[in-house]
Amino acid sequence: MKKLLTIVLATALLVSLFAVASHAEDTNLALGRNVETAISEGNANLALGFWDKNYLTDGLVPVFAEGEPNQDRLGWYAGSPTQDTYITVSIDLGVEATISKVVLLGQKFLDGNNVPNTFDVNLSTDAQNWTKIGGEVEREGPCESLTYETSMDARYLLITITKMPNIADATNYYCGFGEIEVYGTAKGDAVPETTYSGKNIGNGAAIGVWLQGDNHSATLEFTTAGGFKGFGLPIYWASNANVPNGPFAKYKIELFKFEYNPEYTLSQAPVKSYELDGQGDNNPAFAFNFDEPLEAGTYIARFTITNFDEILRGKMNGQGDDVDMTPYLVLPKMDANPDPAKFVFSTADAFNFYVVGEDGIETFYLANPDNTDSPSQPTTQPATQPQTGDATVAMFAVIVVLALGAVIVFAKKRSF
Ligand SMILES: [Ca+2]
Repeated sequence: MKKLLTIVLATALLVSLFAVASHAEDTNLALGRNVETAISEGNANLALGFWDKNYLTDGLVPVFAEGEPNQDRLGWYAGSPTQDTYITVSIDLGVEATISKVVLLGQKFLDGNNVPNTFDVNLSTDAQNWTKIGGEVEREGPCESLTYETSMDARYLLITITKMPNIADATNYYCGFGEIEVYGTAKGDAVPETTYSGKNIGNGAAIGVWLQGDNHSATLEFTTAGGFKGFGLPIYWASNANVPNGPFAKYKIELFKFEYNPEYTLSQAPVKSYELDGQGDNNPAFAFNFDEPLEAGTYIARFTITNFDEILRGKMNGQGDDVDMTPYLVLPKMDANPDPAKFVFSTADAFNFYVVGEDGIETFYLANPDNTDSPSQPTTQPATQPQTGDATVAMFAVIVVLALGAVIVFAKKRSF
């Protein structure tokens, strides 16, 4: 009886142990990876601010609805002039893995069903020979998540879409997803991405950082995983002497390569510096592109009003008595807070900002996963943490098995 109890106990412990171990290893390997799209005829990537192919792997699946937050990164959309089409969506996971499932998350838009009508989900170890693990045929229906389970080893995902749903306007049929997830157990460290896109980390337009008088500069520290070709502000407001609401502000925008700490960094010469004579809101545009991309690493951007003590005396907005007005620069606050591990603002509110990646036109940006200070090259160790977890689980397993052995021996001794 005791022996039976021991066996039951041992089995239960081992089963729970394996459950913990397999759960710990099964991660979304597509998260943060670049996505490639192509189409036979039409537009494979309708990049319209809140639609972009790289939003398929950004970990966000916002609900499309009026008044809901995070409406700026809804997902990916493609447009085809004909319902029959040939669209490919591919992801290199960067490492071979034992895949457990592929999950396609829908994104409600238009009338709520944009999931492709007919498509295959394929996996491959070499991006040459593909194995179909799932898909849909003549599917029309509600927007929902689709899961395709497998146990095959693969590094590459390829979705081939051959028919669009009945979502169309005068020019195109449309289909899309909110997110693609590929769960599995990696067989090593994923290779880093070789190209990086820019990112707009802004989406709001509330009054945020107000630079005026003594408070005349603000900084943003950010880390890139790849080289970048420019940066800027998607929106800003500034004093306008013609309104009048202050003298025209003069600004300086400096970019510093991070060294040791923020104080030391800002005491060094900037790697880029621009001076602008402001002419009011969003004029001129804060958009700076470099001839040669800057290397990956941590940088600090500083925005400063240089004529902060200049005074314009007059009726503010043409109303009331004469007053002394000084120049101002407002950096609008974004609605969504960016990851604080990747973007550090000197101000209470995060303000809108963007970085232009090496491939220039995208709106996705991969931060250095380790957020290390001033690295000279992109980090190559995004997958180290799960392995540490595996080692802990393995060590725990050894201890439990040893303890179990002792219990069994002890139980045997007692029963004889
Ligand atoms: Ca997404």
